[in-house]
Amino acid sequence: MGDEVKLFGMWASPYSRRVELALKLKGIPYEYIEEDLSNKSPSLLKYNPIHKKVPVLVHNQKPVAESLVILEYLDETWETHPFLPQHPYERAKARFWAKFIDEKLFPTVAKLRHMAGKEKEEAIEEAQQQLKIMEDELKGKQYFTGQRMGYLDIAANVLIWFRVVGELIGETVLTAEKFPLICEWIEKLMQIDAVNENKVPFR
Ligand SMILES: N[C@@H](CCC(=O)N[C@@H](CS)C(=O)NCC(=O)O)C(=O)O
Repeated sequence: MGDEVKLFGMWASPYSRRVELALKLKGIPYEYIEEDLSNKSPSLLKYNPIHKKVPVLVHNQKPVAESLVILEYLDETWETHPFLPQHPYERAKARFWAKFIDEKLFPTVAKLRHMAGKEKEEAIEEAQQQLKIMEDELKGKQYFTGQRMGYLDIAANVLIWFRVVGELIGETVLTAEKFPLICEWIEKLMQIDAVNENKVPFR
Protein backbone atom coordinates (compact mmCIF):
# COMPACT_ATOMS: atom_id res chain seq x y z
CA MET A 1 0.00 0.00 0.00
CA GLY A 2 3.03 2.24 0.51
CA ASP A 3 1.61 4.00 3.56
CA GLU A 4 4.16 5.72 5.76
CA VAL A 5 2.99 5.92 9.36
CA LYS A 6 4.96 7.56 12.14
CA LEU A 7 3.97 8.03 15.74
CA PHE A 8 5.58 10.65 17.94
CA GLY A 9 4.96 9.46 21.47
CA MET A 10 6.25 9.19 25.00
CA TRP A 11 6.46 5.86 26.79
CA ALA A 12 4.58 6.89 29.95
CA SER A 13 1.85 8.86 28.20
CA PRO A 14 -1.53 7.09 28.35
CA TYR A 15 -2.53 9.19 25.33
CA SER A 16 0.38 7.86 23.25
CA ARG A 17 -0.44 4.38 24.46
CA ARG A 18 -3.97 4.65 23.14
CA VAL A 19 -2.67 5.29 19.67
CA GLU A 20 -0.07 2.50 19.85
CA LEU A 21 -2.75 0.10 21.00
CA ALA A 22 -5.02 1.08 18.11
CA LEU A 23 -2.17 0.70 15.59
CA LYS A 24 -1.37 -2.75 16.99
CA LEU A 25 -4.99 -3.89 17.04
CA LYS A 26 -5.34 -2.87 13.42
CA GLY A 27 -1.99 -4.39 12.48
CA ILE A 28 -0.73 -1.15 10.93
CA PRO A 29 3.08 -1.06 10.60
CA TYR A 30 4.49 2.17 12.02
CA GLU A 31 7.68 3.86 13.04
CA TYR A 32 7.72 4.98 16.66
CA ILE A 33 9.62 8.11 17.66
CA GLU A 34 10.09 8.60 21.40
CA GLU A 35 9.96 12.26 22.43
CA ASP A 36 11.83 13.84 25.31
CA LEU A 37 9.13 16.22 26.54
CA SER A 38 11.67 18.35 28.39
CA ASN A 39 13.46 18.90 25.08
CA LYS A 40 10.85 18.57 22.33
CA SER A 41 12.10 17.77 18.85
CA PRO A 42 11.73 20.29 16.01
CA SER A 43 9.57 17.66 14.25
CA LEU A 44 7.09 17.51 17.14
CA LEU A 45 6.86 21.33 17.25
CA LYS A 46 6.38 21.40 13.49
CA TYR A 47 3.70 18.70 13.46
CA ASN A 48 1.79 19.87 16.55
CA PRO A 49 2.44 23.63 16.77
CA ILE A 50 -0.83 24.33 18.60
CA HIS A 51 -0.53 22.00 21.59
CA LYS A 52 3.12 20.85 21.29
CA LYS A 53 2.08 17.53 22.83
CA VAL A 54 2.35 13.84 22.08
CA PRO A 55 0.87 11.81 20.51
CA VAL A 56 1.08 12.95 16.91
CA LEU A 57 0.43 10.53 14.09
CA VAL A 58 2.04 11.40 10.75
CA HIS A 59 0.43 9.55 7.86
CA ASN A 60 2.16 10.08 4.52
CA GLN A 61 3.64 13.35 5.85
CA LYS A 62 0.26 14.60 7.10
CA PRO A 63 0.07 15.14 10.86
CA VAL A 64 -2.95 14.34 13.04
CA ALA A 65 -2.87 15.37 16.71
CA GLU A 66 -5.02 14.62 19.80
CA SER A 67 -5.34 10.97 20.72
CA LEU A 68 -9.12 10.62 20.36
CA VAL A 69 -9.03 12.38 16.99
CA ILE A 70 -6.23 10.04 15.92
CA LEU A 71 -8.25 6.98 16.96
CA GLU A 72 -11.14 8.09 14.77
CA TYR A 73 -8.79 8.87 11.88
CA LEU A 74 -7.22 5.40 12.12
CA ASP A 75 -10.63 3.72 12.19
CA GLU A 76 -11.85 5.68 9.19
CA THR A 77 -8.66 5.10 7.20
CA TRP A 78 -7.92 1.42 7.92
CA GLU A 79 -10.81 -1.02 7.71
CA THR A 80 -9.20 -3.92 9.57
CA HIS A 81 -10.51 -4.47 13.10
CA PRO A 82 -13.05 -1.60 13.10
CA PHE A 83 -13.41 -0.29 16.63
CA LEU A 84 -15.94 2.53 16.52
CA PRO A 85 -19.49 1.20 16.96
CA GLN A 86 -21.53 0.91 13.73
CA HIS A 87 -24.66 2.67 14.90
CA PRO A 88 -24.53 6.50 15.09
CA TYR A 89 -26.15 6.51 18.53
CA GLU A 90 -23.63 4.00 19.88
CA ARG A 91 -20.84 6.07 18.33
CA ALA A 92 -22.18 9.20 20.00
CA LYS A 93 -22.28 7.41 23.37
CA ALA A 94 -18.72 6.12 22.96
CA ARG A 95 -17.52 9.67 22.18
CA PHE A 96 -19.46 11.05 25.14
CA TRP A 97 -17.72 8.67 27.55
CA ALA A 98 -14.29 9.23 26.02
CA LYS A 99 -14.82 12.96 26.58
CA PHE A 100 -15.92 12.27 30.16
CA ILE A 101 -12.70 10.32 30.75
CA ASP A 102 -10.50 13.08 29.33
CA GLU A 103 -12.29 16.09 30.75
CA LYS A 104 -13.41 14.81 34.16
CA LEU A 105 -11.97 11.52 35.34
CA PHE A 106 -8.40 11.83 34.13
CA PRO A 107 -7.79 15.36 35.48
CA THR A 108 -9.35 14.40 38.83
CA VAL A 109 -7.08 11.37 39.27
CA ALA A 110 -3.97 13.04 37.83
CA LYS A 111 -4.15 15.93 40.32
CA LEU A 112 -4.17 13.53 43.31
CA ARG A 113 -0.42 13.16 42.99
CA HIS A 114 0.11 16.79 43.91
CA MET A 115 -2.23 16.92 46.86
CA ALA A 116 -2.13 16.26 50.56
CA GLY A 117 -4.41 16.23 53.60
CA LYS A 118 -8.06 17.19 53.42
CA GLU A 119 -7.81 18.49 49.88
CA LYS A 120 -6.55 15.09 48.78
CA GLU A 121 -9.27 13.24 50.67
CA GLU A 122 -11.89 15.31 48.87
CA ALA A 123 -10.25 14.68 45.50
CA ILE A 124 -10.15 10.92 46.20
CA GLU A 125 -13.85 11.05 47.01
CA GLU A 126 -14.51 12.90 43.74
CA ALA A 127 -12.36 10.42 41.77
CA GLN A 128 -14.22 7.49 43.29
CA GLN A 129 -17.59 8.98 42.42
CA GLN A 130 -16.45 9.32 38.81
CA LEU A 131 -14.99 5.80 38.78
CA LYS A 132 -18.34 4.51 40.07
CA ILE A 133 -19.98 6.06 37.02
CA MET A 134 -17.53 4.13 34.79
CA GLU A 135 -18.09 0.95 36.86
CA ASP A 136 -21.85 1.25 36.24
CA GLU A 137 -21.19 1.61 32.50
CA LEU A 138 -19.64 -1.88 32.53
CA LYS A 139 -22.68 -3.57 34.10
CA GLY A 140 -23.88 -6.45 31.92
CA LYS A 141 -21.09 -5.94 29.39
CA GLN A 142 -17.81 -7.65 28.53
CA TYR A 143 -16.18 -4.41 27.43
CA PHE A 144 -17.10 -0.72 27.48
CA THR A 145 -17.90 -1.01 23.77
CA GLY A 146 -20.06 -4.13 24.32
CA GLN A 147 -19.10 -7.73 23.51
CA ARG A 148 -15.89 -6.73 21.74
CA MET A 149 -13.03 -4.46 22.66
CA GLY A 150 -13.49 -1.12 20.88
CA TYR A 151 -12.87 2.62 20.77
CA LEU A 152 -14.01 3.32 24.32
CA ASP A 153 -11.93 0.47 25.73
CA ILE A 154 -8.89 1.97 24.03
CA ALA A 155 -9.77 5.44 25.35
CA ALA A 156 -10.35 3.96 28.82
CA ASN A 157 -6.80 2.52 28.95
CA VAL A 158 -6.09 5.36 31.40
CA LEU A 159 -7.95 3.31 34.00
CA ILE A 160 -5.04 0.84 33.92
CA TRP A 161 -2.68 3.77 34.51
CA PHE A 162 -4.80 4.88 37.48
CA ARG A 163 -4.16 1.63 39.28
CA VAL A 164 -0.46 2.34 39.07
CA VAL A 165 -0.95 5.93 40.20
CA GLY A 166 -2.94 4.54 43.11
CA GLU A 167 0.06 2.53 44.21
CA LEU A 168 2.53 5.30 43.55
CA ILE A 169 0.75 7.75 45.78
CA GLY A 170 0.22 5.10 48.45
CA GLU A 171 -3.55 5.28 48.06
CA THR A 172 -6.23 2.80 47.18
CA VAL A 173 -8.26 4.74 44.70
CA LEU A 174 -9.17 2.00 42.23
CA THR A 175 -9.47 -1.18 44.26
CA ALA A 176 -11.00 -4.54 43.31
CA GLU A 177 -13.28 -4.32 46.37
CA LYS A 178 -14.78 -1.01 45.32
CA PHE A 179 -14.60 -1.44 41.54
CA PRO A 180 -14.78 -5.18 40.73
CA LEU A 181 -16.05 -4.70 37.16
CA ILE A 182 -13.31 -2.23 36.20
CA CYS A 183 -10.66 -4.51 37.73
CA GLU A 184 -12.04 -7.58 35.89
CA TRP A 185 -12.05 -5.51 32.70
CA ILE A 186 -8.36 -4.63 33.26
CA GLU A 187 -7.54 -8.35 33.73
CA LYS A 188 -9.47 -9.20 30.56
CA LEU A 189 -7.70 -6.52 28.53
CA MET A 190 -4.33 -7.76 29.71
CA GLN A 191 -5.07 -11.11 28.05
CA ILE A 192 -5.26 -9.44 24.65
CA ASP A 193 -1.81 -9.61 23.03
CA ALA A 194 -1.86 -6.04 21.72
CA VAL A 195 -2.71 -4.70 25.18
CA ASN A 196 -0.20 -6.89 26.93
CA GLU A 197 2.61 -5.86 24.57
CA ASN A 198 1.57 -2.30 25.17
CA LYS A 199 1.54 -2.32 28.96
CA VAL A 200 5.06 -0.96 29.55
CA PRO A 201 4.09 2.18 31.47
CA PHE A 202 1.71 0.23 33.62
CA ARG A 203 4.33 -2.00 35.21
N1 LIG B 1 -5.57 15.83 24.78
C1 LIG B 1 -4.29 15.32 24.39
C2 LIG B 1 -3.40 15.20 25.60
C3 LIG B 1 -1.97 14.84 25.26
C4 LIG B 1 -1.01 15.12 26.42
O1 LIG B 1 -1.41 15.69 27.44
N2 LIG B 1 0.24 14.73 26.23
C5 LIG B 1 1.26 15.02 27.22
C6 LIG B 1 1.99 13.76 27.62
S1 LIG B 1 0.92 12.70 28.59
C7 LIG B 1 2.30 15.96 26.61
O2 LIG B 1 2.71 15.80 25.48
N3 LIG B 1 2.76 16.94 27.40
C8 LIG B 1 3.77 17.84 26.98
C9 LIG B 1 3.49 19.25 27.41
O3 LIG B 1 2.40 19.47 27.99
O4 LIG B 1 4.32 20.10 27.18
C10 LIG B 1 -4.48 13.97 23.68
O5 LIG B 1 -5.49 13.31 23.90
O6 LIG B 1 -3.63 13.62 22.84
